[in-house]
Amino acid sequence: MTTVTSPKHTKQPDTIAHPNQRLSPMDRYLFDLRGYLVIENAIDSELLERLNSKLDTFINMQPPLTHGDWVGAIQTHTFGGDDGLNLQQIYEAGPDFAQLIDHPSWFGKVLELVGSEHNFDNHHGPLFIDENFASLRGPGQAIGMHSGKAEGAIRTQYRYEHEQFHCAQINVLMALTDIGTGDGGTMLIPGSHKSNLKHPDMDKHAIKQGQNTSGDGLEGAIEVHMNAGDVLVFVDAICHGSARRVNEGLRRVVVYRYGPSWGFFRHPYRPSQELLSRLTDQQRQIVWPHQAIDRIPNRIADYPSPLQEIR
Ligand SMILES: O=C(O)CCC(=O)C(=O)O
Repeated sequence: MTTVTSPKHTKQPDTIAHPNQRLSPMDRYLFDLRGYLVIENAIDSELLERLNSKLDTFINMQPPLTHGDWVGAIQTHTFGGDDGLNLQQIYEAGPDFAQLIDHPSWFGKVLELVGSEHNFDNHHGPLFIDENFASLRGPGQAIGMHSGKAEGAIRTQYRYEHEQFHCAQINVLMALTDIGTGDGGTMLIPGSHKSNLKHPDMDKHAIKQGQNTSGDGLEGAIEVHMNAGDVLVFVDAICHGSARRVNEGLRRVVVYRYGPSWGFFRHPYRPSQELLSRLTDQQRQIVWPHQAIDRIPNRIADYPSPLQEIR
């Protein structure tokens, strides 16, 4: 039994490098076949430096951040195992993180992959982000494997029909540090977004509350290596997780998850008014698509406004 580990993705034919553009015919073919793409140099070096320097302020905070701490509208969080520290709602961390909401290196591609531009799914806007976080992962840490078509989740499903993608959840995983051998790269099983069967060894590698599982050694899985500034775009229905980090230091990635405008938040987080007030119209529509209307005129005097009720 051999596990295929891909060499550096910059050498792979499934790597694309044309920011600001839609999917090419080859991107479309390979995404349908494999369920993921890597966009090289998606984030330029100046933005990369500013994003990293903002993350430094969280990393160097004293006393150190622990699970559950809030820093303004951002909360530290883990997915349940020893998967590192997540900074949930990272799009709140200033204009550089807000810029990632509709960054031209991937925005057009994500629009096409979610496939809601020309149908009723765009009723509330072009897209919706249901989760966004930075993930900081140190030595010994990993996230176990999860998802895969065989799970049958509608929320994350892959569909291609009438020559269009209709992916319910597209993840953009942005590498803020180089991710090579030993760095705890994302692992995924190419094609598992369409595979009908659960992987026979899944239980050994699956994410489990309180356990430190990983994708290492999983037959058919590859480890995605990237340079800082590259991004991995994948449909959440693909079976994925990560390798265990063995190298010193932290792997830094940011993940934004996109779906159609009908979506709702994965976690009980809501964007702050401060964030909403400084976004562009397009960004605000993606972050907060569901506008309530007031109940006026009203036959019942002083009936409460939904705008004063819990969001
Ligand atoms: O941390 C990783 O590399 C994998 C991310 C992941 O599991 C996810 O986005 O669901």
